[in-house]
Amino acid sequence: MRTLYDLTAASDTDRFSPYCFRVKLAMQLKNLDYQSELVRFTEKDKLAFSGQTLVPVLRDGDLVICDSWKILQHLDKHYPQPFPLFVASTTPLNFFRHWCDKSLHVALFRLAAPYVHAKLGEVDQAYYRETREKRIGKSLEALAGEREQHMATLNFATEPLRVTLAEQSYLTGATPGLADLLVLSAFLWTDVVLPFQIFAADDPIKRWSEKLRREWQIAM
Ligand SMILES: N[C@@H](CCC(=O)N[C@@H](CS)C(=O)NCC(=O)O)C(=O)O
Repeated sequence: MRTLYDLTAASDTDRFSPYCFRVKLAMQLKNLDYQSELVRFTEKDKLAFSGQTLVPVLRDGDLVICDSWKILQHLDKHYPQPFPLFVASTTPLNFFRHWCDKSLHVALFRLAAPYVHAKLGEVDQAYYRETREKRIGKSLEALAGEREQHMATLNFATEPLRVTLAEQSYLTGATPGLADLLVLSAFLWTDVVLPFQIFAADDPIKRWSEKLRREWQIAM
């Protein structure tokens, strides 16, 4: 049996970790069953068995795997079909991974953080405010007041996606693959928390994300 430790806000249905979305999407595409163990920011005791404090964590039989990338590698090694992730292709997957973590997530975080905070319970709110304000060097309220600036940064950062998706159907090429999964996972996160749209209806990124959701039958 597989168990995924997944981040949730005050409501059990508000699951918003982009890294957990990667793993959930991969397991869905590989037709793998799993159960979810919900973890809130301050419930670190639930993760003590893993020897670290971040989600996702996957328990697969006797194995405990931390870090979304390592989990994706584990899933692909043990359950390659029907949707292999690490296939030989011209797509620089490691670059996509780090671009998501270091550019896309950072740009989205600046827009999403005040809204993540609003969705948390009281104890998690205090933790989130303290850790995130320390990280960004300003208050969540100051961040919320800079939305236009952060939208501009996001649009700039995502321009290569926009141009690529105007030229080809998927980031991986003619069929969707791991690069698509990584980027879509980031947008699934902001969909849960943001009360406004970040891309216009005719934006190639928006069209790609809607098409992929339909094709992958994403209900999360
Ligand atoms: N490199 C890790 C990053 C995992 C990560 O940052 N997880 C966040 C949720 S999106 C977390 O667990 N945060 C807990 C905290 O900030 O206390 C991965 O790919 O899994």
